[in-house]
Amino acid sequence: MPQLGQHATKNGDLVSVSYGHPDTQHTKTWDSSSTQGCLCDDGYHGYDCSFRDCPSGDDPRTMGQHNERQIVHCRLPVQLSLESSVIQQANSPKSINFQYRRHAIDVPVGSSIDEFQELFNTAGLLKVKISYFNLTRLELCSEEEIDSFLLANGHNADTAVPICLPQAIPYADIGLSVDFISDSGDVPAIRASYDSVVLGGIDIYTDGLFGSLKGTTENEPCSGRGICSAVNGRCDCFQGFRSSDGIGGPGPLMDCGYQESLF
Ligand SMILES: [Ca+2]
Ligand SMILES: [Ca+2]
Repeated sequence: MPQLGQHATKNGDLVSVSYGHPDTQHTKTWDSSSTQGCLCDDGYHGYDCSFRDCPSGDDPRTMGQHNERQIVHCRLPVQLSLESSVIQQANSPKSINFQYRRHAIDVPVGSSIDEFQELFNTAGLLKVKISYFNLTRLELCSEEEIDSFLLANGHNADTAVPICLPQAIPYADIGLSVDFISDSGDVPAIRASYDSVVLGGIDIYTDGLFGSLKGTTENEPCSGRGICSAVNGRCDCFQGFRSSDGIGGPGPLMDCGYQESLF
Protein backbone atom coordinates (compact mmCIF):
# COMPACT_ATOMS: atom_id res chain seq x y z
CA MET A 1 0.00 0.00 0.00
CA PRO A 2 2.77 2.56 0.70
CA GLN A 3 4.14 1.96 -2.81
CA LEU A 4 0.73 2.34 -4.44
CA GLY A 5 0.21 5.54 -2.47
CA GLN A 6 3.15 7.12 -4.28
CA HIS A 7 1.26 6.65 -7.57
CA ALA A 8 -2.11 7.94 -6.38
CA THR A 9 -3.76 10.48 -8.68
CA LYS A 10 -6.52 13.06 -8.41
CA ASN A 11 -8.16 14.06 -11.70
CA GLY A 12 -5.08 12.69 -13.47
CA ASP A 13 -2.50 14.62 -11.42
CA LEU A 14 -0.11 12.76 -9.14
CA VAL A 15 -0.88 13.34 -5.45
CA SER A 16 1.73 11.31 -3.66
CA VAL A 17 0.28 10.13 -0.36
CA SER A 18 1.57 8.23 2.63
CA TYR A 19 -0.19 5.13 3.84
CA GLY A 20 -1.02 5.35 7.51
CA HIS A 21 -1.23 8.24 9.95
CA PRO A 22 0.84 11.22 8.69
CA ASP A 23 2.34 11.83 12.14
CA THR A 24 3.68 8.33 12.47
CA GLN A 25 6.11 6.31 10.45
CA HIS A 26 3.67 4.97 7.91
CA THR A 27 5.94 2.09 6.96
CA LYS A 28 5.19 0.67 10.39
CA THR A 29 1.44 0.77 9.90
CA TRP A 30 0.49 -2.77 10.81
CA ASP A 31 -0.87 -3.81 7.40
CA SER A 32 1.43 -1.74 5.17
CA SER A 33 3.03 -4.77 3.59
CA SER A 34 0.19 -7.22 3.96
CA THR A 35 -2.28 -5.52 1.62
CA GLN A 36 -1.34 -5.56 -2.04
CA GLY A 37 -2.94 -4.37 -5.22
CA CYS A 38 -2.25 -3.72 -8.89
CA LEU A 39 -1.09 -0.45 -10.44
CA CYS A 40 -2.78 -0.60 -13.83
CA ASP A 41 -1.24 0.65 -17.07
CA ASP A 42 -2.99 3.56 -18.76
CA GLY A 43 -6.16 2.38 -20.45
CA TYR A 44 -6.87 -0.46 -18.00
CA HIS A 45 -8.76 -0.70 -14.73
CA GLY A 46 -10.21 -3.24 -12.32
CA TYR A 47 -8.73 -5.13 -9.37
CA ASP A 48 -6.59 -7.20 -11.72
CA CYS A 49 -6.31 -4.58 -14.50
CA SER A 50 -8.20 -6.87 -16.88
CA PHE A 51 -10.81 -4.28 -17.93
CA ARG A 52 -10.19 -1.86 -20.78
CA ASP A 53 -11.14 1.81 -20.52
CA CYS A 54 -13.49 3.18 -23.17
CA PRO A 55 -13.20 6.66 -24.69
CA SER A 56 -15.00 9.25 -22.58
CA GLY A 57 -16.41 12.66 -23.37
CA ASP A 58 -19.20 15.18 -23.14
CA ASP A 59 -22.82 14.06 -23.21
CA PRO A 60 -24.18 15.82 -26.33
CA ARG A 61 -27.73 15.86 -24.93
CA THR A 62 -26.84 18.27 -22.09
CA MET A 63 -26.34 21.72 -23.54
CA GLY A 64 -25.06 25.16 -22.48
CA GLN A 65 -21.67 23.87 -21.35
CA HIS A 66 -18.10 24.44 -22.40
CA ASN A 67 -14.77 22.64 -22.27
CA GLU A 68 -11.87 24.00 -20.22
CA ARG A 69 -9.93 27.08 -21.36
CA GLN A 70 -6.57 27.83 -19.74
CA ILE A 71 -4.55 30.99 -20.31
CA VAL A 72 -0.77 30.77 -20.77
CA HIS A 73 1.21 34.00 -20.40
CA CYS A 74 4.91 33.56 -21.20
CA ARG A 75 7.22 36.54 -20.76
CA LEU A 76 10.83 37.33 -21.58
CA PRO A 77 12.98 38.68 -18.72
CA VAL A 78 14.08 41.95 -20.31
CA GLN A 79 12.49 44.64 -22.37
CA LEU A 80 13.41 43.63 -25.91
CA SER A 81 11.90 44.69 -29.19
CA LEU A 82 9.76 42.07 -30.84
CA GLU A 83 12.29 41.73 -33.63
CA SER A 84 15.26 41.16 -31.32
CA SER A 85 13.22 38.72 -29.24
CA VAL A 86 12.39 36.72 -32.37
CA ILE A 87 16.11 36.54 -33.24
CA GLN A 88 17.15 35.73 -29.67
CA GLN A 89 14.61 32.95 -29.25
CA ALA A 90 15.26 31.45 -32.68
CA ASN A 91 18.89 31.02 -31.60
CA SER A 92 18.06 29.68 -28.16
CA PRO A 93 18.46 25.94 -27.59
CA LYS A 94 16.33 26.17 -24.45
CA SER A 95 12.95 24.53 -24.04
CA ILE A 96 9.97 24.95 -21.78
CA ASN A 97 8.78 21.73 -20.20
CA PHE A 98 4.97 21.65 -20.09
CA GLN A 99 3.30 19.02 -17.91
CA TYR A 100 -0.30 17.92 -18.00
CA ARG A 101 -1.55 15.13 -15.77
CA ARG A 102 1.22 12.53 -15.92
CA HIS A 103 2.58 13.56 -19.30
CA ALA A 104 5.13 16.15 -20.37
CA ILE A 105 6.51 17.72 -23.55
CA ASP A 106 9.41 20.05 -24.29
CA VAL A 107 8.53 23.12 -26.35
CA PRO A 108 11.47 25.11 -27.79
CA VAL A 109 11.45 28.68 -26.48
CA GLY A 110 11.25 30.16 -29.99
CA SER A 111 8.20 28.14 -31.06
CA SER A 112 5.42 29.92 -32.88
CA ILE A 113 1.82 29.52 -31.82
CA ASP A 114 1.24 26.99 -34.63
CA GLU A 115 4.30 24.94 -33.62
CA PHE A 116 3.17 25.04 -29.98
CA GLN A 117 -0.25 23.68 -30.92
CA GLU A 118 1.27 21.03 -33.21
CA LEU A 119 3.57 19.81 -30.43
CA PHE A 120 0.66 19.41 -28.02
CA ASN A 121 -1.54 17.69 -30.55
CA THR A 122 1.06 15.18 -31.76
CA ALA A 123 2.62 14.30 -28.38
CA GLY A 124 -0.33 12.22 -27.23
CA LEU A 125 -1.10 14.45 -24.23
CA LEU A 126 -4.34 15.94 -25.46
CA LYS A 127 -5.89 17.82 -28.36
CA VAL A 128 -6.06 21.59 -27.97
CA LYS A 129 -6.72 24.72 -29.98
CA ILE A 130 -4.36 27.60 -29.17
CA SER A 131 -5.16 31.24 -29.97
CA TYR A 132 -3.88 34.69 -29.03
CA PHE A 133 -5.69 36.11 -26.02
CA ASN A 134 -5.86 39.68 -24.74
CA LEU A 135 -5.32 39.66 -20.99
CA THR A 136 -6.70 43.17 -20.54
CA ARG A 137 -9.97 42.72 -22.40
CA LEU A 138 -10.11 39.03 -21.41
CA GLU A 139 -11.09 37.87 -24.87
CA LEU A 140 -9.52 36.28 -27.93
CA CYS A 141 -7.47 38.60 -30.14
CA SER A 142 -8.85 39.16 -33.61
CA GLU A 143 -6.65 38.45 -36.64
CA GLU A 144 -6.71 42.17 -37.40
CA GLU A 145 -5.40 42.92 -33.91
CA ILE A 146 -2.46 40.54 -34.34
CA ASP A 147 -1.75 41.83 -37.86
CA SER A 148 -1.73 45.45 -36.66
CA PHE A 149 0.43 44.41 -33.69
CA LEU A 150 2.98 42.94 -36.11
CA LEU A 151 2.87 45.88 -38.50
CA ALA A 152 3.32 48.34 -35.62
CA ASN A 153 6.49 46.46 -34.71
CA GLY A 154 7.96 46.39 -38.20
CA HIS A 155 6.86 42.91 -39.27
CA ASN A 156 4.55 41.69 -41.96
CA ALA A 157 1.53 39.57 -41.19
CA ASP A 158 3.37 36.35 -42.16
CA THR A 159 5.83 36.66 -39.26
CA ALA A 160 5.80 33.66 -36.94
CA VAL A 161 5.54 35.33 -33.54
CA PRO A 162 7.14 33.36 -30.69
CA ILE A 163 4.90 32.25 -27.86
CA CYS A 164 7.02 34.20 -25.33
CA LEU A 165 6.93 37.96 -25.83
CA PRO A 166 8.79 40.87 -24.23
CA GLN A 167 7.31 42.15 -21.01
CA ALA A 168 7.11 45.73 -22.25
CA ILE A 169 3.91 47.38 -23.47
CA PRO A 170 2.33 46.75 -25.97
CA TYR A 171 3.24 43.06 -25.75
CA ALA A 172 2.56 42.63 -22.07
CA ASP A 173 -1.13 41.86 -22.33
CA ILE A 174 -0.95 39.28 -25.12
CA GLY A 175 -1.14 35.69 -23.93
CA LEU A 176 -2.38 32.40 -25.31
CA SER A 177 -5.68 30.67 -24.73
CA VAL A 178 -5.50 26.88 -24.65
CA ASP A 179 -8.91 25.44 -25.47
CA PHE A 180 -9.18 21.75 -24.58
CA ILE A 181 -10.76 19.57 -27.25
CA SER A 182 -10.02 15.94 -26.40
CA ASP A 183 -10.43 16.30 -22.61
CA SER A 184 -13.84 17.40 -21.37
CA GLY A 185 -14.95 18.39 -17.87
CA ASP A 186 -12.96 20.22 -15.19
CA VAL A 187 -9.35 19.26 -15.94
CA PRO A 188 -6.24 20.09 -13.87
CA ALA A 189 -3.92 22.97 -14.72
CA ILE A 190 -1.09 22.65 -17.19
CA ARG A 191 2.22 23.26 -15.41
CA ALA A 192 5.47 24.63 -16.83
CA SER A 193 9.14 24.33 -15.90
CA TYR A 194 11.66 26.68 -17.45
CA ASP A 195 15.07 28.28 -17.12
CA SER A 196 14.48 31.61 -15.36
CA VAL A 197 17.61 33.05 -16.98
CA VAL A 198 16.02 32.63 -20.40
CA LEU A 199 12.43 33.46 -19.47
CA GLY A 200 11.01 36.02 -17.07
CA GLY A 201 8.15 33.77 -16.17
CA ILE A 202 5.17 31.78 -17.28
CA ASP A 203 1.79 32.24 -15.64
CA ILE A 204 -0.94 29.71 -16.28
CA TYR A 205 -4.44 30.80 -15.28
CA THR A 206 -7.30 28.35 -14.80
CA ASP A 207 -10.83 27.99 -13.50
CA GLY A 208 -12.00 31.59 -13.97
CA LEU A 209 -8.82 33.62 -13.49
CA PHE A 210 -7.99 36.14 -16.25
CA GLY A 211 -10.57 34.89 -18.70
CA SER A 212 -9.89 31.19 -18.21
CA LEU A 213 -12.89 28.85 -18.03
CA LYS A 214 -13.43 25.83 -15.82
CA GLY A 215 -14.71 22.97 -17.96
CA THR A 216 -18.40 22.30 -17.33
CA THR A 217 -18.94 19.51 -19.84
CA GLU A 218 -19.34 15.92 -18.72
CA ASN A 219 -16.55 13.40 -18.99
CA GLU A 220 -18.43 10.10 -19.12
CA PRO A 221 -17.49 6.76 -20.66
CA CYS A 222 -18.96 6.65 -24.18
CA SER A 223 -20.24 10.20 -23.48
CA GLY A 224 -23.18 8.65 -21.62
CA ARG A 225 -24.66 7.75 -25.02
CA GLY A 226 -23.37 4.23 -25.52
CA ILE A 227 -22.40 0.99 -23.79
CA CYS A 228 -18.74 0.43 -22.95
CA SER A 229 -17.27 -2.99 -23.60
CA ALA A 230 -14.59 -3.54 -20.97
CA VAL A 231 -13.34 -6.49 -23.03
CA ASN A 232 -12.06 -4.40 -25.92
CA GLY A 233 -12.51 -0.81 -24.73
CA ARG A 234 -14.97 0.07 -27.49
CA CYS A 235 -18.22 2.00 -27.28
CA ASP A 236 -21.41 0.58 -28.74
CA CYS A 237 -23.25 3.85 -29.42
CA PHE A 238 -26.98 4.23 -28.93
CA GLN A 239 -29.00 4.87 -32.08
CA GLY A 240 -28.52 8.44 -33.25
CA PHE A 241 -25.05 8.90 -31.70
CA ARG A 242 -21.60 8.25 -33.10
CA SER A 243 -17.92 9.19 -32.87
CA SER A 244 -17.20 12.89 -32.21
CA ASP A 245 -14.42 15.42 -32.58
CA GLY A 246 -14.57 16.32 -28.86
CA ILE A 247 -16.49 19.56 -29.42
CA GLY A 248 -19.84 18.24 -30.62
CA GLY A 249 -19.09 17.57 -34.28
CA PRO A 250 -18.41 14.25 -36.05
CA GLY A 251 -14.82 13.05 -35.58
CA PRO A 252 -12.40 10.24 -34.79
CA LEU A 253 -12.66 9.91 -30.97
CA MET A 254 -14.98 6.82 -30.99
CA ASP A 255 -16.82 8.26 -27.98
CA CYS A 256 -20.52 8.49 -29.05
CA GLY A 257 -20.28 12.26 -28.45
CA TYR A 258 -21.83 13.31 -31.75
CA GLN A 259 -25.60 13.40 -32.07
CA GLU A 260 -26.75 12.78 -35.60
CA SER A 261 -29.26 15.21 -37.00
CA LEU A 262 -32.82 13.99 -37.24
CA PHE A 263 -33.39 15.21 -40.79
CA1 LIG B 1 -22.93 18.03 -22.33
CA1 LIG C 1 -9.84 23.12 -14.28
